[in-house]
Amino acid sequence: MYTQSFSVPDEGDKQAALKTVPKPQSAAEAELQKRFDERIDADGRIEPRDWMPEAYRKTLVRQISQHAHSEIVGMLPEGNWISRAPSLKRKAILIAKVQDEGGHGLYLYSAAETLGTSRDQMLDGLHSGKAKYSSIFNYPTLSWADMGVIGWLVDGAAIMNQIPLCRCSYGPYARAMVRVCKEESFHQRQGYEALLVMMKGSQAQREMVQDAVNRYWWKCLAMFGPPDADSPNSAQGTRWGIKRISNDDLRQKFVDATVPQAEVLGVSLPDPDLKWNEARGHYDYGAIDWDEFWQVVNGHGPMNRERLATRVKAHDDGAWVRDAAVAHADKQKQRALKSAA
Ligand code: BYC
Repeated sequence: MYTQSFSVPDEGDKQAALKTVPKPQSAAEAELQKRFDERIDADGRIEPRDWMPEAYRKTLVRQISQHAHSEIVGMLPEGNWISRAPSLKRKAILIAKVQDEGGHGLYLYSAAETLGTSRDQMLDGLHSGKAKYSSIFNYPTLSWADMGVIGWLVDGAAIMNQIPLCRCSYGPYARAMVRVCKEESFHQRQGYEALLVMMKGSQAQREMVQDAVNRYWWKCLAMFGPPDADSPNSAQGTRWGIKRISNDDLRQKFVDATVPQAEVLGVSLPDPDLKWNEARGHYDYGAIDWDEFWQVVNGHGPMNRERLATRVKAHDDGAWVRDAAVAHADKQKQRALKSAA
């Protein structure tokens, strides 16, 4: 299973080769930039009140808000299955998981807010279709087995990507990720366990699991982002200690960890090129359809419109709760002022 260990080796050599920083504007700023660079080089943490280059701030707001959006959009495909869970036990587990995803969104929006961007601004970006969220949630969930596969493969890929983020250079993001990873680990295990039970059931259940794996496998490999050579943000993200392991290296780790799990489960992975490469010490795998990935990322996947519309409706339906919370806070403030006067 996946490790919670934070001792994932750094890409030391690649990092040393990347020393690009934005040009300082003044002597004072040059000094601040120097201190910032020294702290990054020493693997130190940057905290909200520390000086940071504007591009570092922007990169973090981009990544953390996209991550937060993925968590709350990720609630939708699973939320659709709560009323159709096959037993009370599975329903309770699914409700808890979906609530956890909402919580992850909250930690992440809070972490991004420490960088000076409001939650309203971030949500506007999501609701207007300008902001990205994980490609994986733009595919339909056709059967109950999809819930298990989302836990096993989607959360499994998410953990693989997120464990290194626990050591990200920005303190609030790194700390949020520690808790998120612990919860994701439970999500991954519950998905795998649900599938194990189905695989011991009827032929129809086994076929349902295999079908879900066939539909989700390649999409999960694409979750790690474009190949390193086509990843515009990787170099700078690595230089700043935000990204610790490259897209391709994480993808490979995921494949290597998942193949033995598929064997135990008794499903096949839909890739004729998947085979152990003794020389590399890794599994080789086939070509990912990057054209399809970019179609989905750019808003043209099978479920993009529906997910966004459902998300906007949920936000609009919840307006009265936010209004009530603001009215309550105002009332408390007025009372405090009155009693202080
Ligand atoms: N989907 O230069 P790159 C979960 C974009 S869900 C959509 O490699 P970067 C869960 C990328 O944003 C997992 N877009 O970028 C929740 C960039 O576009 P912009 C969520 C993608 O940032 C509920 C462009 O492609 N996890 O946990 O260095 C239930 C070029 O890419 C995707 C996170 O968000 C994608 N798959 O690396 C179950 C983790 N991949 O912004 C599970 C945090 C790439 O330049 N994020 N793009 O317009 C990251 O670690 C990094 O942002 C990424 C991309 C590895 C995703």
